[in-house]
Amino acid sequence: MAEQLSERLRSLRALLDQYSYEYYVEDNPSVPDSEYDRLMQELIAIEKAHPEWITPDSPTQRVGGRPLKAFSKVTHEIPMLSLGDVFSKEELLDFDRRVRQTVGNDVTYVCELKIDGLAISLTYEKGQFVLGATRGDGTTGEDITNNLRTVRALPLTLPEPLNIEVRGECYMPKRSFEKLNEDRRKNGEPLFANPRNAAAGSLRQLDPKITARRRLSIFLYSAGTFDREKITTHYGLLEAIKSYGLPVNPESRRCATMQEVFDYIDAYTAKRDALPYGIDGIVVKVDSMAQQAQLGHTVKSPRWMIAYKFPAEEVVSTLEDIEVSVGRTGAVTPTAVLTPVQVAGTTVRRASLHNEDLIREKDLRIGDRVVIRKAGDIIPEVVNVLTEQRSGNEKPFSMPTHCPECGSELVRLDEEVALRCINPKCPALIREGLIHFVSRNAMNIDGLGEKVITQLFEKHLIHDVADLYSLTYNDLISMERMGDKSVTNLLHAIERSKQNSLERLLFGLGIRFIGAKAARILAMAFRTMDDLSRASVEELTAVDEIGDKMADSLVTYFSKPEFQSLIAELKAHGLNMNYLGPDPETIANADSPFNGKTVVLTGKLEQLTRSQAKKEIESRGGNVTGSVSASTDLVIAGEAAGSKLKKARDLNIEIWDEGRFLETLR
Ligand code: 1X8
Repeated sequence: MAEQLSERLRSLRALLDQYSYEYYVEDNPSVPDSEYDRLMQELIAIEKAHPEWITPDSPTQRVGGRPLKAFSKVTHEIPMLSLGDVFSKEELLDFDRRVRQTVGNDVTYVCELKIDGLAISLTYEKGQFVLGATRGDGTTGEDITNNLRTVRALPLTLPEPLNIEVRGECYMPKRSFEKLNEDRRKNGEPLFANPRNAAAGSLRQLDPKITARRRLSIFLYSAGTFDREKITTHYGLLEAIKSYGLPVNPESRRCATMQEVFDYIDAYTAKRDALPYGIDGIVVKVDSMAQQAQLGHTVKSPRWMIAYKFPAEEVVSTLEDIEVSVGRTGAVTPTAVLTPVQVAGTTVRRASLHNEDLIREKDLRIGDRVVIRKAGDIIPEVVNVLTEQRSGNEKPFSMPTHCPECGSELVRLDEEVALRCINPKCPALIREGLIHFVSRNAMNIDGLGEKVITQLFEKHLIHDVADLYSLTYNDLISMERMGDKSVTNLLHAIERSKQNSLERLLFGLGIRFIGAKAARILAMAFRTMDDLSRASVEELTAVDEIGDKMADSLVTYFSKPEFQSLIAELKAHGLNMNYLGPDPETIANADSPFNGKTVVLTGKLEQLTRSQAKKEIESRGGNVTGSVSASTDLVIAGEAAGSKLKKARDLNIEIWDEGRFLETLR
C-alpha cells in the first residue's frame, strides 16, 4: 500500500514537472490548468499524510522558507559581464569588421533575442538547484534562491547529477504583467511602468510568497562554470543547456553572413509585438568558443558579442484635442489627447505637452497626425507632426487666456514658460492642494486618494484642509465605494495625522518653493509653527540651505490673514504644531533607505540623468557627494562605472545597480 502510494507520489511529481515544462518553457501545454491543479491537490494530500516523504525538489515545495530580513551577498566566481550595444546596422558592421580582424574571415554568428528582464545566475550541485543570484555589479550579487525557486520554468532537479552554473534572464511575461497591473489597479496600488520593473520588484521581495504570485519566467543563454569538454560552440552550449531541461529561448539561429544577421534582426523587429515577452534588441555572438577566447573581453564586456538595440518604437496617432489642466501651484499644463494606440506594450491615450512653447515649436494643430514614442520606453511623448498629411482642416491651438476652472485671467510670471492661475480661490488649486496635503510625504492620510478628495470637494463637504478634520462618518459613508470599514479606517487615519511632526504639515500646506526637504530643515531649525511664522527673511535665510526665494515665500504666506486663520483653525482641531524630532520615525523620509545616508553616483544610468538621480535621492533625505570615501554609505553604479566602483568594493561599501535604485524610487 505504502509502496503503491510512494510510486504514485513519484509519478505525480514527474507529471507535474512535465506539465510545468510544457507550460512555462515550451509555451505549449498538453493538459488544461484544471488537470494540473487536480494532480497538485492529490500530491499535496499524499505529502500531508506522509510528511516524511517531502523532499525539497517536490513541486509542492517551490514556495518555502520564511520571509528574509535581507538578501545575503553572493560572489560570482566568473564575473557576470555586461554587454556592449549598438544602435544601427552600420555599427554592427563595425563590430563584424573588428571580429574578422582578430579571428579571420571564417566566422559564424548566433543571433538571439535580447530579453528585457534581469540577469541571473543559477547553480546546480549534483543536479539539484542550490543557489540563485542576481547579477548585482557583476562581481557581487544577491542570493535570491528562494524567490527563483518559485519560478516554475526553473527545474529544481536536472536529469543528471551535474555541477553547473548557468546564466540567463528572469523576466515577466506580458500576460503576467498585464494581470499584475490589473490587480494592482483594482487594489489602488501603484502600477509598474513596464514588465522589466515588475520583474525587478518581484525578485526583490523578501517574502517568496509574493514572488510566487508574480508569475515570472526565465531563459538561459550561457554558462559560468561547466564541464564543457565536448562543447566547442555557443550554439552547442545552448543545445546542451536545453537538453538538461533548462529553459532556452527557441528563437536563436546560427547565421553564416552579416546579411543573415540583418535578416534575423528585421524578422524579429517585425515579430516583436507578437512575442509573449518583451525584448529590447538582438544579441549577436561569435559561435566558435575558440574564436571567443581569441577575442577575449574588455574590463566591461566580451569582444565576441554585442547587442543591437531596437530604436524606441514610434507609432502614428491623431491629436484629437489638447486639454489644459491646472495644478496645485496654478501652473497650467497642456496635455495631448490622442486616438488610443499601442506603444511599447501599453495603450497610450495622452501625452504631456509640458507648455505652450513646445506646442508652438512643433506647430501642433488639433486633428494633426503625430508621431508618438515613449521616452525611455516609459513616458509617452509627441515627437513631431506629419505636416505632409494635413488636410487643411486642422485647427491651430492657442492656450486659454483664462483659467479653465475658475475663469480668472492667467498670468505669466517673469521668466517662466508656464502660464499660471493666481486666483487663490480657484477650485483646481484648492482641489490639487487638498490632494497634496493628504499625500504620502505630507500628512500621509491613508485611504484619502485623489478620487475621494475630488468627490468630497465636488460635494462641498471640504473647502480647505481644515475641513478634513470636521468630516463625519455620515459625510464619508455617502461617498462612492466607501463601506463601513473603509470609513472607520479613514477616520482613524485622519485622527492619527494630527500627531504628525511639524515638517509634514509644513510641506502639506503647499507653500511655494517649500518642498519636503526645506520643510524638514525649517521644522528642525524653528521647532514650532509659531516661531516659524514670526521669523523674518533674515532669520530664515540664516538657516543653511534656505534661500531668498524660500524665505520671501514663507514671509508672504504667513503675512496673509487667510492663512493665519487656516493655521489657527488647524490648531483648534488639535493638530500638532511642533517638531517631534530628532526621533527619525517622525521624519518624512524615515522609511527611505537614503535618509541620512551619503550616496555616490557613478557610471552611466540608463533611465535617469545624473541630476535627476541626485534630486530623487536628496528629496528622500540623502546627501549626494562626488567621491567615494570611508564615510560613503552607498554607491549607485550604472554602466561602465570605473575607479569609484572599484574603490567602493575595496572599502566594502554597499553597491546598488540601476535596477535596484529605480525599484527603491518607485
Ligand atoms: C544580456 C542578455 C543576453 C541575452 C538575452 N537577453 C539579455 N538581456 C542572450 O544572450 N540571448 S546576454 C546579456 C549579457 O551578456 N549581459
